[in-house]
Amino acid sequence: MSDASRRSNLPPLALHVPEPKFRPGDAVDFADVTVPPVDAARRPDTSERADAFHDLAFGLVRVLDMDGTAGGQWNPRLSPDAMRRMLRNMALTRAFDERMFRAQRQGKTSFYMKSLGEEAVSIGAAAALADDDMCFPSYRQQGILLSRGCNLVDMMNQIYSNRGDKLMGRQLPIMYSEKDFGFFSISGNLTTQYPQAVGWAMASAAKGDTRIAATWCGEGSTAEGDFHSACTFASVYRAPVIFNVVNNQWAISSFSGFAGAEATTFAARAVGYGIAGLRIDGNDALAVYAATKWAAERARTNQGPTLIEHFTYRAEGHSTSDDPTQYRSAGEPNAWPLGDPIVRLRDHLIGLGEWDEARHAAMDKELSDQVKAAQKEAEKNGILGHGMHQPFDTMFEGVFEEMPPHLREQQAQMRAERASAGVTVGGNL
Ligand SMILES: Cc1ncc(C[n+]2csc(CCOP(=O)(O)OP(=O)(O)O)c2C)c(N)n1
Ligand SMILES: [Mg+2]
Repeated sequence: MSDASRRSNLPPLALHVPEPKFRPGDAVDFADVTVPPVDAARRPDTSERADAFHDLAFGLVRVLDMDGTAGGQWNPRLSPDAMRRMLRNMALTRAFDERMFRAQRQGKTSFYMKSLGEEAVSIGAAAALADDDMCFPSYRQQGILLSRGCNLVDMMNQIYSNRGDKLMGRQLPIMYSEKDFGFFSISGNLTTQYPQAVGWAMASAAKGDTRIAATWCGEGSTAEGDFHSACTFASVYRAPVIFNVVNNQWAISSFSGFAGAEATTFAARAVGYGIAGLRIDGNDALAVYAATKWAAERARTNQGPTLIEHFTYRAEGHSTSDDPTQYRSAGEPNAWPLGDPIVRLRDHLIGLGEWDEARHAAMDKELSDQVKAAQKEAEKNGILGHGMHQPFDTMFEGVFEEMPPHLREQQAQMRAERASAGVTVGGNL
């Protein structure tokens, strides 16, 4: 820098580079995470103007206290049966994740992503939405599919990219697409689902339909331009859509500070767009249910979109390709002040006299057996490297109604090369 461009009476400019509070080896103390009591947040009427409750974008809506009691204005007062269903769906998601994670470690698939510690985010929402509301998820909302009754074997076939895979091996494992369950194709390109959800919601309104859309992205993904254009469109047209931001504190190895968490909350993004914003305890299935129900009613009555920040914690690695011990303290998951979503709902039901340890253990065993049986069935269709994948020829199909000449040429070239290498043309190898 030349001396002429620097004024000696001013300090040199500097950038702030965020740094996470804890790195490997550090002792963890989350004392600065504010956890308000369950009766701290008021529940506005769903027809109130968004600017009348900005406080809810900075607080934390909660229903379940850490001792397992439920209270406050947001308490949805669900029946024990409804809560037991949510508990079961969370436990099923965990059992499914555990089994498929292990399958990846055994070399049966190339990739898997768990939702450990975040199960309430999907299960609470799926319980509150209508079954035909359209979901535009990211890769950590497998709980929605499991709640809506998707066949476990179908999901596993996709993970194994085997000959039973309805997506014909064209999507990365776990990037499901389930039209019959209102579950839009997952894309690896972060946040593309946000404008797609708004477009779908606008189309639903334009047609005079009654179905609404819901979408999910991680806190890191809010840094994408798509997030912001989606918010603008949704605000302008009051699109019937629910935006979920799953703030699990980490975006692979980048902490939430790199997406703006040091400056404000993610729910506060809603304030700038003039849409309703709620920051909620994402490890509290009843709070997720209550907030989603509220946002769904708002959307269904043409009051416009809601942005819900689910404050939660990614308890394990980003994916099977990640090793969190390299960048964060191993003490974080256990120190997380909002606990485990399954334990919290379980304890609540036990406190009500509607559940007990023995029933919980029996349920876990039953779910583990169910997942194991499905896995056995799916593996009959093949696993990674066992040759029972989709025929090679099919990779040229499915994009154009009629295959264009350049693809026909490439297909012929592939067949010729495989024939000269001695591979059966069109075969499964
Ligand atoms: C457009 C785009 N940029 C970067 C990536 C690489 N990438 C995949 S997942 C991920 C982290 C996302 O973190 P977050 O949004 O917080 O979601 P989480 O994984 O925590 O659920 C990144 C950077 C990508 N897939 N797409
Ligand atoms: Mg994240």
